[in-house]
Formats: sequence, C-alpha cells, structure tokens
Amino acid sequence: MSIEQNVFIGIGSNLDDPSYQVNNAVELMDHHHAIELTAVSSIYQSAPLGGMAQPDYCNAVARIATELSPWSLLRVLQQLENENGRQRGQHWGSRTLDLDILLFGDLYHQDPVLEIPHPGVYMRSFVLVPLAELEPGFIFPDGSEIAERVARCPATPINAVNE
Ligand code: PH2
Ligand code: MG
Ligand code: MG
Repeated sequence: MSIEQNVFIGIGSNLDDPSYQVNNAVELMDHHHAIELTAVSSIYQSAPLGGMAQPDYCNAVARIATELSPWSLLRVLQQLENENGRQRGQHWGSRTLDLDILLFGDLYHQDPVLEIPHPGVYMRSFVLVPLAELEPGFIFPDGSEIAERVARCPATPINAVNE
C-alpha cells in the first residue's frame, strides 16, 4: 500500500487541561505504529466557535504520513479520542479531545461518516492559522491559497500558547 504523506489532523480540546490534552494527543499519534508524525504546529487558544457557552479551546494541527486508509485512520483517531475521556455528547459542545482528519492529500470524499476535506478547513481560523504556520505556501485541493484564506477569515483573536 502506498504512503500518503500529506495528511493533516486538527487537534482540539476545551476540557481537563486543554494544552496538556493537545500535547498528549500529539504524543499518542507519534507512538502509533501506523502513523508517522512529520510536523506539529504551536498550540493556539481561541474562544469557542459556534455560539454555545463553553470554555475556550486549545487547537493545533499535525502533519502525518500513514499507510492507513482514511477510514482506518478515522477509527484510530476515534479510539484515541475515546481512550482520552471523550464523551460523545452535544454536537459542537465541549470535548476533552477532538481529532479531525482535515486533509488527506488531494482526496475528495464524502459519505455519512467521513467528509474530506473536513468542511471546516477552509473557514476556521483555529485550523487555518496553525496550518499556515506549518505550510505558509499551502495550496488547498481546490487550488486556493492558505494566505488568502487566512486573510479572509473573520478576525477572531487566536493566540499562540506559550509553554
Ligand atoms: N470545536 C468545536 C466547536 N467550536 N471552537 C474552537 N475555537 N476550536 C474548536 O476546536 C472548536 C470550536 C467542535 O468540534
Ligand atoms: Mg472538530
Ligand atoms: Mg471531530
């Protein structure tokens, strides 16, 4: 099976020491036998998007290489979420750990459980800003440039967390 080198994972947490959760998730992915971690952004803190009253989030983006199919990767990530105290509660609500497949090379795919690119990847500053840190010249599968998308994002304050 071929290795897909440009898989980007969005990491988010707003419960139980969010910056610890993000760092821990990076370590867990790094140690997984089927995942090679190739880059990870700083951690960024931002207000919750979506209007629900909940604590601020810590977010980061990781780049990985993997032989897993997108569906196998999704299962691995969901297992890591569950092992780290994720309760599947309210859609868009607080979570200890959220691991989203943002991009899987140039793949376009949509089924009831998996949509790639992730529908939020083009619009959300908490995804675009860390992705731009890793890949300042990134071109999305639709041909758009990340710098332009960051510039067009609503000006939500998003701050790098100093460790
Ligand atoms: N995730 C959500 C809902 N809102 N807001 C921020 N800032 N960061 C997130 O990761 C986030 C959110 C549901 O996944
Ligand atoms: Mg999410
Ligand atoms: Mg998710």
